[in-house]
Amino acid sequence: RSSKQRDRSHIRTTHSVAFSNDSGTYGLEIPSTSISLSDTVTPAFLPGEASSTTPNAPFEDYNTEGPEHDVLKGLPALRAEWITDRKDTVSYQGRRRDLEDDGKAAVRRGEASKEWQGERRDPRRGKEHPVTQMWYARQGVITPEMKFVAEREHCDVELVRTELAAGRAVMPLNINHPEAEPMIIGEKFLVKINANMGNSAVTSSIDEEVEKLTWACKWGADTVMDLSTGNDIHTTREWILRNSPVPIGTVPIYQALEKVDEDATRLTWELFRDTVIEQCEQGVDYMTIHAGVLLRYVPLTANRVTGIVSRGGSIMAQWCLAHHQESFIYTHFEELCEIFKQYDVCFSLGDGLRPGSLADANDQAQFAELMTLAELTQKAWNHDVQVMIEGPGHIPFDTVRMNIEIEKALCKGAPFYTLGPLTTDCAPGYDHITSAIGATEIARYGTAMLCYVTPKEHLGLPNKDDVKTGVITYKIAAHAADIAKHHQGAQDRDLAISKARFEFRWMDQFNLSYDPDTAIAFHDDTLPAEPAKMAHFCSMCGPKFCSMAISQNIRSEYGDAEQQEEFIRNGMEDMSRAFHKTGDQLYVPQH
Ligand code: IRN
Ligand code: FE2
Repeated sequence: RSSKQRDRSHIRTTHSVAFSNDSGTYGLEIPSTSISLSDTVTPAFLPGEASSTTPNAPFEDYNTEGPEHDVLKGLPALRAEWITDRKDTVSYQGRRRDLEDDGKAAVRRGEASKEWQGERRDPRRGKEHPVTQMWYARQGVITPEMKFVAEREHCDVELVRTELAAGRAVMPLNINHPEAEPMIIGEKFLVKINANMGNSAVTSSIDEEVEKLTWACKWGADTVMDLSTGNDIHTTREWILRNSPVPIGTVPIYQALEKVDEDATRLTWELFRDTVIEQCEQGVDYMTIHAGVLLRYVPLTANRVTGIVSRGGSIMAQWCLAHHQESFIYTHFEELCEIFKQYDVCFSLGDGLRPGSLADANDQAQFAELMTLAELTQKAWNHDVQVMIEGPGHIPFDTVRMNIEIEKALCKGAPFYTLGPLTTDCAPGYDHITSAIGATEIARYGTAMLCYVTPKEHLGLPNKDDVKTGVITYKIAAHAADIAKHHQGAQDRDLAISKARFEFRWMDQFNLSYDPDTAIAFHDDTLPAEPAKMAHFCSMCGPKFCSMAISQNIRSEYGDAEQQEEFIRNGMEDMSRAFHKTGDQLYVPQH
């Protein structure tokens, strides 16, 4: 069992929405997190008056954690019926072995060959049309998926459809990942965040990977990228997909490289293509494809301080140089489009030449690649295939805005998906912060999804704590950007938590925070006693000097504005005299 509920105050709920189109009639269950709040108690105002109690409605939040479920069985196939009813795919029974009996144990033993049993879907080859959300949108069809995200985002479904049709938004939803809850990535919608995991086979088991996935989703990751390498890569991915309520992304060149024993020069188009198809069949929703690293761009990185820092980018650069041929991903791009449109896999066009230091930011290599990604975007759109564009990297703060504006102009509004960017190179150990600064700025001007950076960036692999820190840090960045964009309702939570703070509803303040555990722990460090959570002060100023307590007292004791002013003036004079008595010292030693 995955245990997801934070506590009794956070409950995943769903509300039903009836929907029908030409394919069928559906009851959509739209998820949200309901955060229950306590009552506001207003003390008696005048002598003889009674105090009053006003209930506060629960706060409804966007939910990414998925329903509670048995990890061995996987999540229910939420979209199975929607996909089947469109009658543009055929189902087949996967050559999958049952994991139920011995699955968990086998996974613990690290056996690689156990696979999921269940239904898979294939396109109806030869006969049909693309099965992408972009294609449906362009046909004027509103799918249950579109309605689902419109409800989740509290927007009009026509906005969803038109943004998808124009390529300004994507919904990464492989027909073989029916477990995923539809979500949308685009400038007009809430800013999304991605959490990377599974970077190495040496350090973590499959169990741990699934747990990290669940953990990241619990804290608010909108998508997860599985960057696993090593022997169990296929099986690990299977477990992750079957248990993931969010879209899963991968970088297929990593697995292709495993298949040629890490010798990049032995890579071929055929091997890469087969790896991509294998992952399409499993249900990967979007793939990083480093198709913009062209042979002629590689020399542009020669004089860089940090060369090529992208793993996929360096693999492709190595291949191009070794063969002295154009990148096989670039030359076979149309074939990739043909594959992606049969599963509705979304391109995440990789930034293989992104700058890895401020010194290399905004150079020729970076923008040459971006121009190629723009050209490829158009090609993919001609096939009705969805596209995101990956972006930098390390960028000085004053050039962050320019980066998103150039991307939007060149790539005709295709969603930008950036790795931070980091705004200084000087703080390893704190790169979640150096990058959240850039991420907030770039999202403010239109970047649709932010790839998190954890405190371990440049130093090591993130553990569970780092994953949580990365996700929360990026939720802050995304949220700050939503507010700056004046996104409808984005500030509601801030209002709710501020009211709770002002009214000393401590538990509400904790529960409305992105990380209640840490907020409670910090509070308890200084005021551990249970009654302190009801107290009308915190340890910052103490009981006598809490500004909020004082202003509440002003309100209840001196209702009228003139009297209030006098009270404040007197109070100020008192404070001033008290200050003089200490000898005008700002900091007084504690006794
Ligand atoms: C995001 C934006 N730019 C890069 N990314 C992420 O970096 C991408 O989504 C994937 O998770 C990872 C790929 O790294 P390399 O192979 O480009 O280093
Ligand atoms: Fe870096």
